[in-house]
Amino acid sequence: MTKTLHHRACHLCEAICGLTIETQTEADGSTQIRSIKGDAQDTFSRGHICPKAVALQDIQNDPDRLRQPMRRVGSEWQAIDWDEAFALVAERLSEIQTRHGQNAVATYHGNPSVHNYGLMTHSNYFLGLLKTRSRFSATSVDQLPHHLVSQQMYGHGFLLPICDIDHTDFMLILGGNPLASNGSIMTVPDVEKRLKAIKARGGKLVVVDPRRSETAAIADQHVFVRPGEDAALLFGLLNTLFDEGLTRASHLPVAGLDEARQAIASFTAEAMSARCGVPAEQIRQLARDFAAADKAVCYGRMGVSTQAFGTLCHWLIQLINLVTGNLDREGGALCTEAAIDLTTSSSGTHFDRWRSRVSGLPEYAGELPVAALAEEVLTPGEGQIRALITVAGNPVLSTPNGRQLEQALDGLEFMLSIDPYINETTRYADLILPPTGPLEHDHYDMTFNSFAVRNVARFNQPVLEKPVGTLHDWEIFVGLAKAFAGKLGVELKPTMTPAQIVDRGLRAGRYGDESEQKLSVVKLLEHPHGIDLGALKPNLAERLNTPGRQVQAAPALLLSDLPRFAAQPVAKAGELVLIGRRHVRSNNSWMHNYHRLVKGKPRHQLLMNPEDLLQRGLSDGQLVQVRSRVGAIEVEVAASEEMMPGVVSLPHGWGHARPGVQLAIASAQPGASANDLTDERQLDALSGNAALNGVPVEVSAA
Ligand SMILES: Nc1nc2c(c(=O)[nH]1)N[C@H]1C(S)=C(S)[C@@H](COP(=O)(O)OP(=O)(O)OC[C@H]3O[C@@H](n4cnc5c(=O)[nH]c(N)nc54)[C@H](O)[C@@H]3O)O[C@H]1N2
Ligand SMILES: Nc1nc2c(c(=O)[nH]1)N[C@H]1C(S)=C(S)[C@@H](COP(=O)(O)OP(=O)(O)OC[C@H]3O[C@@H](n4cnc5c(=O)[nH]c(N)nc54)[C@H](O)[C@@H]3O)O[C@H]1N2
Ligand code: SF4
Ligand SMILES: [Mo]
Repeated sequence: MTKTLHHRACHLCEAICGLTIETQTEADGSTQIRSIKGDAQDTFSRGHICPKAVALQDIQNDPDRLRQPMRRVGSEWQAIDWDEAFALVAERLSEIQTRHGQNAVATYHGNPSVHNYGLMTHSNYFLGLLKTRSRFSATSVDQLPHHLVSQQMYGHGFLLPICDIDHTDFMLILGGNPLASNGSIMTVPDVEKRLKAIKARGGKLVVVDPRRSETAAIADQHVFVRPGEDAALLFGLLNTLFDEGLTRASHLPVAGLDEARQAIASFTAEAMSARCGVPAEQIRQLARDFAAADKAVCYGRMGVSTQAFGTLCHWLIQLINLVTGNLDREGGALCTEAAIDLTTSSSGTHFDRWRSRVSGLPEYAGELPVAALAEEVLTPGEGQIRALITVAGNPVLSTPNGRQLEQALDGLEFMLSIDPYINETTRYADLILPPTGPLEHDHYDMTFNSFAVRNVARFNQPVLEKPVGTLHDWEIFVGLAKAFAGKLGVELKPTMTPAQIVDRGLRAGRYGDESEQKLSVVKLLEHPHGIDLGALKPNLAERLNTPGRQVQAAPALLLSDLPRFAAQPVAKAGELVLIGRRHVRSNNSWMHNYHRLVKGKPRHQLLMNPEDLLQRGLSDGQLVQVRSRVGAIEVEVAASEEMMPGVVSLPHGWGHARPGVQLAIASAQPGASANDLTDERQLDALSGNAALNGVPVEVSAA
């Protein structure tokens, strides 16, 4: 019996905490995980860990996790060989594309795709051969407005200014709850301590949220805002900065600032107050407080991106940082200088090169908004989607109007899922190809090292051996590519392992000098607790990729959305709207079958203000029906003073019990799906991003 200590970053959320994992190998050669702890020697995460990381052993050991390819025959699942599976995919997809055209095969990439580097390096090796424009991902139920604003203002969708949380004196958060999510588009392990440190050094934290969230609860100030109306508040803030002379010059070259100022001038704090539900004087004071801080940063996340004016919100956030001199400034918002630079790729530079067939929604970076997926399958005509490939996702529970999507999936000619589980989506697949477990492969975080609050890098070696007969995600894509290229009779370019690709990326990157000393995988392996490459620093001026290399303060696209904003009516009294929430023990649509995480009292009730309950004659703990334009669910309601009156909150990713069918994973806690209520027609019309927050609902006794 031998015990081994492994050091590895957790890949389950954006915080990439360092872990210390102890394994024990028995005389018979079998290895078990003994313990998972935070790695105190990781200078970035400083020993921080959350309950999800401990559940990595549940992913590893889960008897419900698939370990071999499965083919669906009627309602039965049968194991099949890898080669047989690859041949079947090549056969079916080439046949469908020959009959119906290339766009008839669609793809969906779910959230874990960006947490697994093999999927990032190799999924296109196969999917690129399909040459389909019907590509979708979780981006358009998430951060699409962030990318679009950066693309418009700075020339690249990945030039995302990150909060310099460790050096700021004033942090204004809208629609983010890092105490539950552990931070997003801000890789920030140990976020609670970092937020508390702002206050400890005399700074201030302000949270704008329709719920008094866990983060709002530790803030100096919490502001309730009407869901979907943050743009009104932000217009009020920006106009106050302008008309009270609270701006500060930026060192950056800027075009269009006067134009932007004129275009928004009528959206004053006074004019916007009724829409956002914040008194004008409070808006003005918040602007003054922000401007008075030496170093301040305004940050918005999910709550302000997945709403009707998500792109306007993120534009205004950039402008607030810009005009107060906090963009590209220490203690403000700065672009991370990652060891592998994603901003050199061309994929974040395009928008609206084509549109979706049915609703005419714009492409971004080669993808269409996922809210359009179901209608593209269900609407007959040339270009109709007939086959779908899902990769690491569960769009039935994650995208608006999940029931409509189920109906669409049921009618496909062929569906392939690359996923370790039969879930509410993959149950419709003809074939599921499961990859190795996360601890069985190596990992380099290409995504989240790029959006971190310090410049960091780390190469993670596998903790456990890959079982005989299994394939990593990237190897599955290589197998699929070979079979499909063979079928088409095209020659496939040779490929490398993900580690080799990362090594090349590191050597081409900005760290180390040209000789032997360039940062490389070998060099990173000398730093098992990760390597710190320094604090964020100004760099945007030389990275701008816009015409004239100037910050574009007034992109025509953004200005074109102002009439839509102005035309939006003020919410009527008595209207109820739905928003989302996250919990530290839940991870999007999966891991709900791990006792370690779901134990204790349920955490997926509908939260409602006691006044709203009273008005409807409802009581705490009662089963209620929640109804929207697209559907209805039944769920337990919990009275909560945290909620702004007129707003109810329900986490997404639940709803594992689908009407009339068995649970995909028998041991999962069911819950109800927020996306059986969200509306595929409610969008941020500019980007096509889903408006998952601010959905009109009615609540009554079940
Ligand atoms: N109403 C509402 N809806 C939302 C949100 C919200 O706030 N409110 N949030 C949205 C956001 S931000 C996101 S990102 C999406 C997330 O939604 P999805 O994109 O659907 O992602 P997950 O739910 O994380 O998908 C999990 C699936 O990935 C599989 N998986 C895990 N690891 C791997 C791996 O390494 N390889 C492979 N091949 N598969 C793997 C799991 O088995 C599981 O089936 O949901 C969105 N939906
Ligand atoms: N434990 C855990 N961590 C996660 C995830 C998870 O599922 N579980 N998911 C990961 C993913 S995929 C992502 S994208 C990130 C997201 O990370 P965050 O952006 O921090 O997401 P949430 O925790 O959903 O916080 C969104 C907040 O917005 C508020 N909100 C809703 N509507 C509005 C609105 O109209 N205006 C304003 N101002 N606020 C609003 C909600 O009340 C909520 O407090 O979290 C990641 N981390
Ligand atoms: S916060 Fe939790 S899930 Fe996220 S990286 Fe850290 S340990 Fe993993
Ligand atoms: Mo996300």
